[in-house]
Amino acid sequence: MNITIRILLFLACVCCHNLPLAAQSGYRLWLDFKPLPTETAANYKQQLRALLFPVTSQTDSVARQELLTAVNGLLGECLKSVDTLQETGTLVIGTPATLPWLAGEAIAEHLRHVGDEGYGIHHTAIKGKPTTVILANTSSGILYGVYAFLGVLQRGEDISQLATTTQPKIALRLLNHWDNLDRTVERGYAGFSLWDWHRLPGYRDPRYTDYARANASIGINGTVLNNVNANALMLTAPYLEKAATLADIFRPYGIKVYLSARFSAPIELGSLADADPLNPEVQQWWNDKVAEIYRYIPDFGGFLVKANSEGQPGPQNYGRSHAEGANMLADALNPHGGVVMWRAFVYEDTEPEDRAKQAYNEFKPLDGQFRDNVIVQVKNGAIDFQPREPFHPLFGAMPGTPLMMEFQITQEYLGFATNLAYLGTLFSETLLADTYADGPHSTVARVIDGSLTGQKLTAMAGVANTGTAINWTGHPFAQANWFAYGKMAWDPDADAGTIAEDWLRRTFGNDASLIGTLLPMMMQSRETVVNYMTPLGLHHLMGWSHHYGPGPWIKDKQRADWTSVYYHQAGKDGIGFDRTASGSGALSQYAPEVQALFADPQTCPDEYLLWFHHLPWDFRMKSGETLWEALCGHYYGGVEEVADMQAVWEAQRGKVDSTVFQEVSDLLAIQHQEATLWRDACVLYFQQFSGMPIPDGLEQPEHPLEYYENLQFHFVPGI
Ligand code: GCV
Repeated sequence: MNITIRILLFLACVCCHNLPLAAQSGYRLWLDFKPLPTETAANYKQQLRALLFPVTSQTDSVARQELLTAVNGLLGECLKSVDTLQETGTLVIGTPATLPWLAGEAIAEHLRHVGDEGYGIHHTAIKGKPTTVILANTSSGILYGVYAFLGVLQRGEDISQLATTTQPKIALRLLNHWDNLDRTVERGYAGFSLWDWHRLPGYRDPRYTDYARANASIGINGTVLNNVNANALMLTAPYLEKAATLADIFRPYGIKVYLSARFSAPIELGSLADADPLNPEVQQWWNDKVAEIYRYIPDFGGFLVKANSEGQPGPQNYGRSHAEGANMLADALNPHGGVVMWRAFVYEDTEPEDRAKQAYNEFKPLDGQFRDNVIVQVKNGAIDFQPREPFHPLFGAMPGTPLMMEFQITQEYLGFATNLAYLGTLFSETLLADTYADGPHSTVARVIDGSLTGQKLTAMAGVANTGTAINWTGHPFAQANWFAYGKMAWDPDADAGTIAEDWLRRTFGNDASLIGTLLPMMMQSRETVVNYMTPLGLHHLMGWSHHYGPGPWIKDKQRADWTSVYYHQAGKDGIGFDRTASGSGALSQYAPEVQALFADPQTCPDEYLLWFHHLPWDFRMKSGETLWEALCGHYYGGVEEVADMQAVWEAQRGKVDSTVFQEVSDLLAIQHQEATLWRDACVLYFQQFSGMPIPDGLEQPEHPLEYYENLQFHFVPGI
C-alpha cells in the first residue's frame, strides 16, 4: 500500500471515528464547552488561577473532572491545583468535611441554607484574598454547584459578583422512561431506548455516563428505567443485574435507579394464585423481591406503579383500593428506605362518567390513607398531557397525602420530535396556577414542594424524551424541554423565560441578536402548537391510537372517552364540553375561587373556554368575534406563526452550526406542513356543524374533508 493511500485511510478512520459524537450533532447538549471569546476568557483567567478542591468521594472526583474538562475547553488550561489559598484567584471547592477550615469562615453561614443537595457559589475575600468559593454540605451539592458555575462561565457572566445560595425545593427529581425491554419506547420519538438490555451488564455503553452527566447537570437525581406499562421480567434476576450496572454508573452522578413494578408480578413470576395486596403470601413475595432488589442495588429508589389503568392489573382486581395496593408495596420498601410512586392516571374500564372527573373521584376519598413512603403521582391535567389543560383538580384536594407532578417531556400530543414546542411555558403555566386550596397563592408548585401542606416527601417526574438519536431528543430544540424540566424540578417557581435563555446561551453561545430573536420564538412556540391543534380549550382531537396528526372525526371506538367526538361535542348547536353544573359538573372538583373563574363563559379565559363550556357557534367572544371566527383565527394564526418561526430561524443562517441549522430548518418545514394539515382538517370538520364560511381573506383548504379523513399514516413512531 503506498503512503498516500495509507494516509488517506488513516484520515478516513480518524474522521469516521470522531464523526458520530461530533459537537455539531448536538450530542454534547448544553455541555459543549467550546472556547469563549478571547477577551472573556482572558478576564476569567485573571480570576481563576488556582484550584483548591480536595477529592474524597467518587462524586467529588466526577465534579473535579467535569470542572477541569469544561474550564480547559472554555478558557484553555489555567487552573493550577494547589493545597492552600493563593494570593489572588483561587477557586475553592469543598464541604465542611473536605475543607474543615471553611466552617470557621463567614461564608459557612450559607451552608445552613443549602440542605443536602444545594450549594453556594460566592466571590468573596477569604483571609483577605479574593476567592471564588463553591461550598456545599455534601458531594452531590458540590457536583451541582460545579455544573452551575460552569453555566456562569458559559453565559459569560461576571464572576466577581457571584452570590448564589440555593437548594432544591423538590426532593426527588425524576425522569420516567416509558422504555420497553425490547428497546421500543412508548411515545418515544427519538429513536430506541438508551438501555441496551441485551448487552447489559457486560457492555457499559459510554453513553450511560453521558446520560448521567446531562441529568446531573440539571439537577435530576433519579430515573425510572422501564415503562409504566410494565413487564414483570424487569423484576427477575437477570434484569436486576442489568439495572444494577446502570445504577453503578449513575451513582457517582447522584442519580438513583427506580423501577416500574407490574402489580401482577407475584402471579407471573411467583406462580401465586393472585396478587391481592391483603394476601399474606403476596405480601411476603413482595418483601422477598424487594430484599432481592436491594441486594443488587443497595440504594434502589423504589417503585413506580400504574395500576388499574388502561388494562394494567391492580388492587381493584381483588376489590382493594389504590391505597391498599400502594401500602403493601410501601411496607415492603420501607425497611430499605424506598418509596412508592403510585399513579393517579386512572379511569374506569366501563364508567361513562366524564373522564376528567375520574381520578379525583377515585383518589380524593383516599386522602390520608397512604403510608408515609407513598407519593401519589398526578399528571399536570385531568385528561392526558394535552397541548393545554387546566391544572389537575387533585392538586390542592388531598392535603393529607404527598402529591407529585408528572409532566410529559416527550411530545406525544405536541407534535412529536418534528414540532418545535418549548414546554417550559407549559410546565410553569401549571406550576404557577392557583388552586386556592388554602386561600390565594396556593399554587400547584406549593402543593408539590410540600410548603402548602407540610408534606416532607416531595417529587416530580418527567416522561423522558430521550432515545438513541444522536442528539438524544430528535429535535434539537427538544433538548430545551429536558433542560427546562430539570430546572423546574429543582425550582418549580423558576421562570420559563430565564431557563430558555440559559439553554439558548449554553447551546448556541451568547450572540445578543441571536438570543434576542430565538428567545421570543421559543416562548411563543407552545402557544403556536395549541393554536393549530387544539385552540380555545379543545382537547383530544388527535389521530387514533398513534396520536399523530388531526382526528376530530374519531368516533365509535370500544370506549367513548378514547374518541374525539366525546371531547369536542361539536354539533349544529355548538362546540365544547360542558363541565359546569349544567354539564358533567367536573368544575365542582376545584376550589370555589377557581370555579368562579371558569364558570361563566363571559369571564372564563379563552384558553379554557371549550374545556368547560359548550357554546353556540355565534357566541360572542371578548374580542367581539363569533366563536367560529375566533376558532378559525386561531387555526390560521397558528400556521402563520410557524411561518414566522421559519423566518426567524432563517435569519440565524451562519450564526449557528450548519448541521443543526439545516436540521431545524427542515423540521420547521415539516412542522409547517403538519400545522397546515391540522388547520385544514379541523376547520373543514367543524365547518360542517357551524355551517359558517371560513372568514374572508383566509385561504381555503386545499382538499375536501374526506381527503383528510382518509389519510393513513403507517409505522408512526412511539407505539
Ligand atoms: C404509558 C397515554 C399514552 C399511553 C401511556 C398512558 C399513561 O394514554 O397514550 O401511551 O401509557 O398515557 O400515562 O399511562
